[in-house]
Amino acid sequence: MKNHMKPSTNLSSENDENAATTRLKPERRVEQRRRWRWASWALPFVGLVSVLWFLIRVIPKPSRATYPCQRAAFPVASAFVVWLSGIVVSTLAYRKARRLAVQGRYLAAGLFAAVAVAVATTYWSTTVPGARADFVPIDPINSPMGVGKGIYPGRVVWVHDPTATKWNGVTGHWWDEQNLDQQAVDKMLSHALRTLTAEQNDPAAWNALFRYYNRTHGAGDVGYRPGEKIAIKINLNAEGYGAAYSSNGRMPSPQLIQSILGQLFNTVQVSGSNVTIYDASRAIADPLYNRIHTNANPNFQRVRFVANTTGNGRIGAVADLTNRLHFANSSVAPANHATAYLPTCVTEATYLIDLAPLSAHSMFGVTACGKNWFGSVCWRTNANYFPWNGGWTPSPLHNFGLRSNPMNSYNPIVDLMGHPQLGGKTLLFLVDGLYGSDNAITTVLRYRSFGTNWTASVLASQDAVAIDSVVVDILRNEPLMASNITGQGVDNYLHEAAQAGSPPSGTFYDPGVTGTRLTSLGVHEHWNNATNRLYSRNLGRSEGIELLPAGGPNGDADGDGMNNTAEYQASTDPMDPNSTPLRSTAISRQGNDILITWTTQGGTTNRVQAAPGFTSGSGSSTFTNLSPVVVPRGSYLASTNYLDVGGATNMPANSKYYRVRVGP
Ligand SMILES: [Ca+2]
Ligand SMILES: [Ca+2]
Repeated sequence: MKNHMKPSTNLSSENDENAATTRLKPERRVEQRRRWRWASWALPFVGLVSVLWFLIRVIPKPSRATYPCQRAAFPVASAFVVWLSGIVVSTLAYRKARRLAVQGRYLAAGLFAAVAVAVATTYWSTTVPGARADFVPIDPINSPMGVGKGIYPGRVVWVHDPTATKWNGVTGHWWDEQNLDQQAVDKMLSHALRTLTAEQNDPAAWNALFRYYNRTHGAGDVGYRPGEKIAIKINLNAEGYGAAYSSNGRMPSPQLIQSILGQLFNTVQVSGSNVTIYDASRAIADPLYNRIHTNANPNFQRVRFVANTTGNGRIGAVADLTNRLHFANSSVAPANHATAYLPTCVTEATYLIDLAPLSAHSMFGVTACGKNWFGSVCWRTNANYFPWNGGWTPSPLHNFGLRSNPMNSYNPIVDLMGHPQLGGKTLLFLVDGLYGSDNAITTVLRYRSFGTNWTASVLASQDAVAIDSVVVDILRNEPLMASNITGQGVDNYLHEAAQAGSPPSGTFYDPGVTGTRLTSLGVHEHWNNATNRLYSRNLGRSEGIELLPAGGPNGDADGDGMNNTAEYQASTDPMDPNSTPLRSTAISRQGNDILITWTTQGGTTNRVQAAPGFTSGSGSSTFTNLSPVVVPRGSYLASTNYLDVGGATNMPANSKYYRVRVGP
């Protein structure tokens, strides 16, 4: 890929830094080492507390082992026991070996020394995260099952912009204004909606979504009509159970919710009084509530927040006793055949938006758009599940959706995805992957598969199965998820949902009690590999998933040498090789020298070349290397420069052409 640049006499003084020359200051490294010394004691301490907590709570009442807090404590506690026994056995073996060696018994000493090394090595390998998560799907790559949904069936959009997520991981909170850029998030959502619908602007994109929904629900080819209600399901599972907002836990991004509401109010002309944000079995914390309700726009102030705890403006969820939720497996609610109901904020809405997190989950493997429907279920018979929350609890469902369950087994998530009042009523599926995490109640973390950076992603789809399938592929490729996204049944719910009319388990899924089986809820498949990230429709087939832009953040579908994220940041077309972020931003004379400044993708190989002036104006084949290889730091859009020393005085034939070559 080449860009031709002619030197200019315009001496604009662009002050671009060359990122490649920046170095980590030594003081910072010292500080990091100190923090680690503290952390080396914090982990065993947390482990000890977890063991005590587990024993104190579970021994008197073993059923408590299923409580969320104990499920969270158990892995920490068991890891601590493994760690402690590893150290004890290893140390004992080492001492025994030393004693035998002193006695001259070298073979025996060698055996004990080997035990010491082996145990220490085992301990080390279980505590240092491995290469990647070990969930291995049973279906071969690019083997679509089910029927794609949406205007463009099976389409999933993945927008990635690391400039939106600027938290340093230490100071303040990830959702603070300076750490999560509202304008950048607004742009990401707008881009996702326009790419999903292939429309040029936001009003046209929303109109396409509403018309598609109404056409496919027997309501005619009409858009949003004033007065229709919209409910947004968010996932507040962490609130009150551990790493909530206050401890930088995995929670919905207030900025993304503001973007969605802004679109609904300003683009679709929905009234704030017709919008509800809910999670019926959890609390809604101040960082979200206040951000929305202190907005100067009265529509934001009118949004209703429905939760499990009332007070401070939050509204308690109310069960709609005319709308049952039927689970196909009667064992789901064994205690006196409890019946489940939906909240009124759902049943009175015309449309739902499913806004899920990007996270693995210790019990389910993943928590995406499917599992997000937990928090919409009320049990009217007290079966003594924990937490009871007035009946708003997903606990009776837990054992039927575990990642350790075999493939081809019943999964209650399919009943939720297929219920006419839940998944069946959903206009749009979104995944808030701005700050991803590794479990339901843990703090946000930088993913290694994202260059050890925040996930900085928003995903959108009209296909409930396709979007979760992409999430599964993203998470199973992330080493930090390895302990959670593992087990034989991680994507069982997607196999069942994709083939809901004839599921592998043979279950008769009919959550709305219509007498008729569900049909396919969407399309499922796995990408070809973690490097190229291509699904069947990306490979030219007419079925399966279409991930846009093809290949995800690091993909380069048009082969212009610039990855999709660099193209997003530069607002260029990732499908057009002539539309590229590689461009000259300034060529300026500095005394006898000429400074060439250009934008390119970090991590690529750039080289400035020059050719003498020529009269015809046509291309020249006489370009020669001028600069050494320049590789800007990072993986995304970067500005860099090269100073052509003496370039202004050493000017052949009164003119000179520069170009930047990307590649070898
Ligand atoms: Ca490209
Ligand atoms: Ca391009």
